Amino acid sequence: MTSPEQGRLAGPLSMSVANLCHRLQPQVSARTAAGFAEVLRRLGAPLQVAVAGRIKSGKSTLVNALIGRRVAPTDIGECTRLVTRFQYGTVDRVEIVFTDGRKQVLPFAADGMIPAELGVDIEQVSHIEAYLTNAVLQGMTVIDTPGLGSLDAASVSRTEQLLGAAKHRKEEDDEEGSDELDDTSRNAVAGAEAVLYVVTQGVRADDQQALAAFTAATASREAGPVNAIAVLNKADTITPESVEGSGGDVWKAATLLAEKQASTLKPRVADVLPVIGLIAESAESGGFTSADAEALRQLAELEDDVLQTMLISADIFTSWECDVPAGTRLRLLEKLDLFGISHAVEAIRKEPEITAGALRRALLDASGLEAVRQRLSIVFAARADGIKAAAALASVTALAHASADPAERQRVHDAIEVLLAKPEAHQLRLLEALTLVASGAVDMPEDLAEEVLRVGSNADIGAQLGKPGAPRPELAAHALERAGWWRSFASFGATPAQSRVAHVVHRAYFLIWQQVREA
Ligand SMILES: Nc1nc2c(ncn2[C@@H]2O[C@H](COP(=O)(O)OP(=O)(O)OP(=O)(O)O)[C@@H](O)[C@H]2O)c(=O)[nH]1
Ligand SMILES: [Mg+2]
Repeated sequence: MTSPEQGRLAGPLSMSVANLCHRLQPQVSARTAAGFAEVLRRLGAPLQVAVAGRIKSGKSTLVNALIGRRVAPTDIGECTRLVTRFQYGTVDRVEIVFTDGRKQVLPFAADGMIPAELGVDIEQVSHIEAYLTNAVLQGMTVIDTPGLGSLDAASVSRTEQLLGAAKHRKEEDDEEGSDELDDTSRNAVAGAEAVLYVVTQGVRADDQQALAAFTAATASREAGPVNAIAVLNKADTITPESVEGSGGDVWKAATLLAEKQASTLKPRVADVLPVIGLIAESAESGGFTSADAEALRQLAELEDDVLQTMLISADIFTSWECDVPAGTRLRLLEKLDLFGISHAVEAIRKEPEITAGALRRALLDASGLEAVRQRLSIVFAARADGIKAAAALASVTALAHASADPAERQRVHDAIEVLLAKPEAHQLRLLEALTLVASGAVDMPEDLAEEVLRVGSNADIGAQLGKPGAPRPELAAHALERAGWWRSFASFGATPAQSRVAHVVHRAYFLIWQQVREA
C-alpha cells in the first residue's frame, strides 16, 4: 500500500507521520481529514526555505543566485512587497494567488523575470507561486519575502504570517470556531520550515527582533525545529579600514565582521557566512556574459593608476573618459559592482588568456555562494526529515486541537503519543531540545549550548562529535564518555529545564554510540 507522496518523503520519521495521517483519516471528521490531506501533501513536498531579512538587504538577489536564474524582481516594484514561492515544476509558470483563493496566471516579463508590477489590486493578493524547471528546486522550495523592518505594515504582516508568527498569535486567543481550521490549513501551505536570514554590515535591533520572532514562533509548536542560518550579504561593500585586523582586505574584513555578528546573533543562528549576493547572482544566473568578459578584458589593459582612480566610486567609474562605452561600464557596475569589477580585472591580469567561462567561475568563487550552499545542504537538507516531520506533527496537533469532537481529539493525541515513543522519534526530541537552547528558553553555559547545537546540527557522526574524520573506536569512546557525562549532569547540578535537555542529549550520544559500535 503505497500512496503517491511516499516516494518523495524525506525519511523514516516523515514516513511514520504520513502513516499516522493515513490511518486516522477515515476515523476523523471531514474537516480534520481535509487538514490531514494537506499535511500529507506538505510532507511529500521539498523543504520550504524562506529567505528573510531587512528591506533591501539583497534577499531577492540571493534567491536568484540560489535558483540559478534571474527571475525574482530586485530593487523596485510592487513584487518586492509580496511573498513569492519558487517551487519545482515541469513547465515554467507563474500564478498570482488571491486572498480569496482565486488564481490568475501571470506571464513572464520580456527578460524572463516575474513582472515587477502585477496589474491587479495588490491588497487582494495573498502571494505569488512560481513553478520553475530548475533542478535545485527539486531539493527545496525557496520563498522570497518582503523586507522586515519596512514601514509597509501589510508586507510585514504577510511575512510574519509566512514565518508562523501570525499563527502563533492567533492560537493565543484560543478556540475561535470554524475560521480556525481554515487558517491552520492555509498556514500549513504557506508556512516556512527553515529560514535563510540575510543581514548586512550592521546588525540592528530589528534584525534581532525578527530572528527572535521566528524562533519564538517555531518554538511554540509541539516540536519546533532549529532551522535558521544567516549570511552577511553585500560583503563587497564593507570598508576594510573600518574593521580592525582586516589588513585592508575586503574578504578578511567580511569574515571578521561575520564572526562578530555570529556572537551577537548566537545562539539563534550557529554561524554567519559572508556572501556577495550580487556577484553570485550574475555568475550563476547567466547574467554574466562573454561580452561582459570582453569589456573587463579591455579595462584590464588600462594603466593601473587610471583604473584605480576609476574604481574609487561608481560615479567616477561611469563618467571617466575611456574606450569602454559608458553604457557598458554601467552594465558591469549593475552586475558586479566595483569590487567584482576589480576582482575580475585582477584575475585577467594574472592570467591574460583566461576564458569567459573561467572568469565566471572565478567570480562565483569570490562570491562565497558555494559555502552557503554547503551549509544549506548540511543544516537543512540532512535534517529535512526531522524538520518536516516536526512541522507536520505540529499541524496534526493543531488540527486536533481545533476539532469540536473530544473523542476525535483524544484519538489523534493517542496516536501521536504512540509515534513519539518510537526510537526514530528521538530526533524530534533532539530538535525540540535544540530549539529550547537556541532560542534561549533554556539557559545553558556557553560551551554546553555549543555542544548541544553541534550534536543536533550535523548529519555526520564525526562532525556531531566535534571529531571529523576520527577513527571509529575513538568516536565510540567519546560518544560513550559524553553520554555518561550528560546523564550525570541531568541528575546532579542541572536546573529542571536543563535536566530535560540533558536527558535528550544523553540519549542522542547513546544512540550515536550504538551506531558506531555496531558498524
Ligand atoms: N554591492 C552589492 N549590491 C547588492 C548585493 N546584493 C544585492 N545588491 C543590490 O541591493 C539592491 C537590493 O537588492 P534586492 O535583492 O532587491 O534586495 P531585497 O532584500 O530583495 O529588497 P526588498 O525585497 O525590497 O526588501 C539591488 O540594487 C541589488 O543589486 C551585493 O552582494 N553587493
Ligand atoms: Mg526583494
